Amino acid sequence: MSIADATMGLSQEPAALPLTRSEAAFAAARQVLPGGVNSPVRAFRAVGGTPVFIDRAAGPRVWDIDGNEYIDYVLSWGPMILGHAHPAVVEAITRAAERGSSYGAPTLAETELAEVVAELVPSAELVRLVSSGTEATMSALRLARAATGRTKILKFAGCYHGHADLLLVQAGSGVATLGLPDSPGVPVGVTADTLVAPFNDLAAVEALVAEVGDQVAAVIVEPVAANMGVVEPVPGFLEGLRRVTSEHGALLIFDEVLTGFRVALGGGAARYGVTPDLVTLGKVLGGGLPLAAYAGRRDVMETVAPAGPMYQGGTLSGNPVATAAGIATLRLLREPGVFPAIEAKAGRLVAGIAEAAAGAGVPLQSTHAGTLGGFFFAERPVRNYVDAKTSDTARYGRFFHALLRRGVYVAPSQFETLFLSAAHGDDDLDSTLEAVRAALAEAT
Ligand code: KE4
Repeated sequence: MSIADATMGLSQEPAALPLTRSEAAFAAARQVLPGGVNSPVRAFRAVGGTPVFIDRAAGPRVWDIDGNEYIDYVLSWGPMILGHAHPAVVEAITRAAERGSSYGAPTLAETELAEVVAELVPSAELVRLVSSGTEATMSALRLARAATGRTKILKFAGCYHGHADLLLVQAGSGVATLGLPDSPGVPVGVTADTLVAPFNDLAAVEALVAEVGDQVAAVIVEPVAANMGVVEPVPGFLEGLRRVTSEHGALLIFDEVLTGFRVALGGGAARYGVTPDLVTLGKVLGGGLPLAAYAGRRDVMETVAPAGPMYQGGTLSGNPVATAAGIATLRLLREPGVFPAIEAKAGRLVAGIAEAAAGAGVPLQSTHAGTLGGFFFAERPVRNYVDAKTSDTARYGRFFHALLRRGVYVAPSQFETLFLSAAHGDDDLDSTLEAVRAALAEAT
């Protein structure tokens, strides 16, 4: 089916298509895009059914091309913390675009955004802007290896740091969803230096580092694991990583692409009072446009070219339209009361889900961390990836569709996160919790 056929009459009153428009659009998309999407988790493989094609979004809501309206808790996987199409962000983007969309030359806005990051994010003394979280983590690990002269890196099972070869080992998020513990196409040699330990297992880290400590360039961790579902660090875990890495001359990297400006305004480092050597950022940082960063200790970051010898570059790094969106987003987010209000909404939603499950006698574990939250259909608390994978993911899939039919759009995978925004109002949360109660009863 051609794209034209699939989207026939889209601009007019919806024609009576043999399929829903999303189904037709998905069929057309699969003719030209691998799996019909540009990022695997969007394909609904984990929950089944047809992905809804989004036509537009505003505030806390999105509308699909069939005209269905949803309260959105995906928020583009985190970036839209002010809500979709916030007027001030749209204006900033428009005004920047009117001055030219890319120059490939330094601009004042890049310095301004880096100054804001340095103010908000502990450890961010120097900042390098890039275009995606993957680019940020890939570069931060190259930097750690360059700065230490060492080759091994340690990550945690179920943590996802983007799709760079060296990190696609027991990754979370879409890899977890697809059940691809190691992706084909990644040469063994590339992952030979990637060590993996269970999240929240400090003893395992100490044992691994005791064996190869003087070869470990860095330990990279999501300070709140949010790509296996949401799993908080147990008390002492992050502090332990800080101690072990310092003792062995390895760098501690907090991958805050998702948790940055989300679990606290200053990210996990601020929330837990543990300062890493390097930090990666993204999502909220770009306000929904392609922008990410790696940052950290001045002495380490000065290894990055052209200040130092470690090469990394990018045509659209620090893009003026993306930096304008990021500056506008962070300016509003840091206004008094804004972040705490979103945090309170996340707390209310997570507590409401837990209460509804208890009332329905459904075993559920929930987590609230700043402006995000998560839940598992599980009898016992989830502390790591093994626990997360033993939760009832099939029930999650049924629950997802029961919510979607009631106009609530949560992540189409158990191994993701609930995101709140400044735009979600009490009425949205009331409607959501009403849908949750009904969906829990339906999705047994
Ligand atoms: P991107 O390359 O997708 O901008 O960032 C990769 C990345 C790095 N680090 C963390 C902690 C991340 O969560 C991510 C990306 N997050 C997923 C959702 N959990 C992106 C969604 C997708 O892959 O489509």
